Amino acid sequence: MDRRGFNRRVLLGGAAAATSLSLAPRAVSADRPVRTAPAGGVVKHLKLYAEKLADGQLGYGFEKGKATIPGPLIELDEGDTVHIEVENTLDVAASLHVHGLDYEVSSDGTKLNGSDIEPGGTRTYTWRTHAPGRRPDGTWRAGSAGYWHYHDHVVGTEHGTGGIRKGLYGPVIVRRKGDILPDATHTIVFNDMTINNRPVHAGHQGPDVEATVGDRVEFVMITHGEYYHTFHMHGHRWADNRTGLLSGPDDPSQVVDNKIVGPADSFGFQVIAGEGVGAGAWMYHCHVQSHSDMGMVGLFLVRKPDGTIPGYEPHQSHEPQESHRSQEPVVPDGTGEAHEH
Ligand SMILES: [Cu+2]
Repeated sequence: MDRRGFNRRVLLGGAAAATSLSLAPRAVSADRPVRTAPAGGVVKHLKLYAEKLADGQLGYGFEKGKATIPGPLIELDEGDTVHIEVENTLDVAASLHVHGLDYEVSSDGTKLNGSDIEPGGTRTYTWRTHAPGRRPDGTWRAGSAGYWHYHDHVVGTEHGTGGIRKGLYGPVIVRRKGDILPDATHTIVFNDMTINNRPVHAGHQGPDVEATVGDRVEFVMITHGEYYHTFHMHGHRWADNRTGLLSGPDDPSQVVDNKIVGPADSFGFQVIAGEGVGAGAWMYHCHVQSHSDMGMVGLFLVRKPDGTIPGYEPHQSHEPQESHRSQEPVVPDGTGEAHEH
């Protein structure tokens, strides 16, 4: 909401609107005790639809007719099991294939082992997760926690090349007991030369991610398609490790604001919005120069508590640029014509 919209809502809505807008600076996330992930062990059931979208692209969704690109976030805690009944509403075979989790071959989601779904059919895929621990032989087994992703493995080719290209992909987060929980999670997918399969408009694809200064914002970054990219965010940094957060002063993880990514990579991190730098329209983009020039750019819109974003005019990157030169006053001279002074 821009400044004008903000004021209009306050004026029109009166006291009630002002209260709901919380005009006083609110307690920001960074000032509050963090919330953490619980121990897993829960069995969950989800329904997922593979659908054709209005524009001809493809998506997954939890509800019929509401598929999105990327598909919905599937969030688990280590030890959880999820049974996902996938309904394939497409007129071609499709599937659901996940990275990073435990699944039997019947839940692999590929045609070569018969775990795909015929047009109009349904199939239940079961994903399991586990906490880290020592094997009987004394070696260490990694846990499932991480920023992962799912995608089709069947549409177009036996590698799902057509499905992925058209949008059949989505994020998975598995959390470890004690992991810090964010206020909001956003998924950014570099897929070929797009972000989240969105069209380039005036050199800017988005999606624009909105937050208020102090919010704990989590990003899941996934790459698909044909190219390597670098993911860069302005004004914010993260640790190049499982959580994107440092565990303490001696954590040796490198702190970065730029990371090279290639097809089927995924990682995630949390930032405190505007920490140390304040509100603003902070860019994120692929840092391969020709890719950013071609529109692989979005904005992390960090608002002040009053809702404003200094220096930012909404949609300025989406619309043709207008001249913002202030006009000279126009004064009538009595002839019926106006002349500029
Ligand atoms: Cu790129």
